[in-house]
Amino acid sequence: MAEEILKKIGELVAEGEEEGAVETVKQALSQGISPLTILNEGASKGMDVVSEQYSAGEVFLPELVLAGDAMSAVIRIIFENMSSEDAQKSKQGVVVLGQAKGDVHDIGKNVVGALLAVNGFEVHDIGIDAPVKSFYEKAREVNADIVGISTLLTTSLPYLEDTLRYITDTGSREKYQFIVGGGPVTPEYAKKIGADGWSRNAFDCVKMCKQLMARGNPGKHEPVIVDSETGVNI
Ligand code: B12
Repeated sequence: MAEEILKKIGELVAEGEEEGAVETVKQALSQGISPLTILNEGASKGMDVVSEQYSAGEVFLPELVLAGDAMSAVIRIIFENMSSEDAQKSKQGVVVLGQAKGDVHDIGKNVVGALLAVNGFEVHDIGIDAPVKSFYEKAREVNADIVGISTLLTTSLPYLEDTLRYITDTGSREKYQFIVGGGPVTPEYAKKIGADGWSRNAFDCVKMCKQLMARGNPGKHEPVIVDSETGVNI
């Protein structure tokens, strides 16, 4: 029963059926299926399907936009339900999260933000196409512990390094754990630019951020790499 409704959510997201996907998620929640299960086993599977279809040239940008909108709508409901469920969790740290300059993809970032929030982190999302200095400005304003930057575009990769350099130039490198992620961002790249953390996905990101909070001393160690796909956790 749960399997069937989760499969349907994935299909509706992949087809870009926003209204249907939202309705079905509400049904799943009312059946007692957990928001995390709906995200992980349902909606995300739909995004995987459409990503593969796009890469194989079977669907094109318009279909991607519709699937992206359906996924974003689903994330919003899942997030609302997660926050009420997990509101009691103690505060783990303050995170500023944004999408690199030039990049308007936001689904992965939103999933990362949602999972961090339900795991007790206070998340400040500065949105897409975020200017280099906006990460530092927000971090200073909210007294952040962690600054996270996401990109799915190879052309935006240099802004990750620029953002870290900007933070360093303000003399604040030791204040913020700087974490990076998204499609073209590899652990090697994280290490090369001197980031504090990298993870494969949102679940790994929660683990990585908890490790960073426990370790302290931003900018002074090798990056924490958490990758559930390869089993690496260093
Ligand atoms: C959906 C999508 C879109 C949608 C985005 C909708 C939205 N609201 O986000 C739309 C249609 C708008 C779009 C536009 C474009 N896209 Co697009 N898009 C995708 C697609 C199919 C899926 C991305 C996605 O949402 N995945 C699902 C999420 C959940 O996964 P994720 O983003 O990887 O995030 C996870 C991890 O990476 C990690 N993570 C993510 N961020 C962070 C941050 C931190 C700090 C950490 C620790 C971890 C972490 O955790 C996340 C959750 O588990 C990908 C293909 C792919 N295989 O990725 C192409 C893809 C990213 N797009 C691509 C391109 C080229 C474009 C366009 C330039 C196309 C065009 N010609 O106009 C434009 C970009 C415009 C711009 N300026 O940004 C390329 C990028 C190639 C590259 N390496 O540069 C890809 C890879 C497709 C391809 N194979 O060519 N796209």
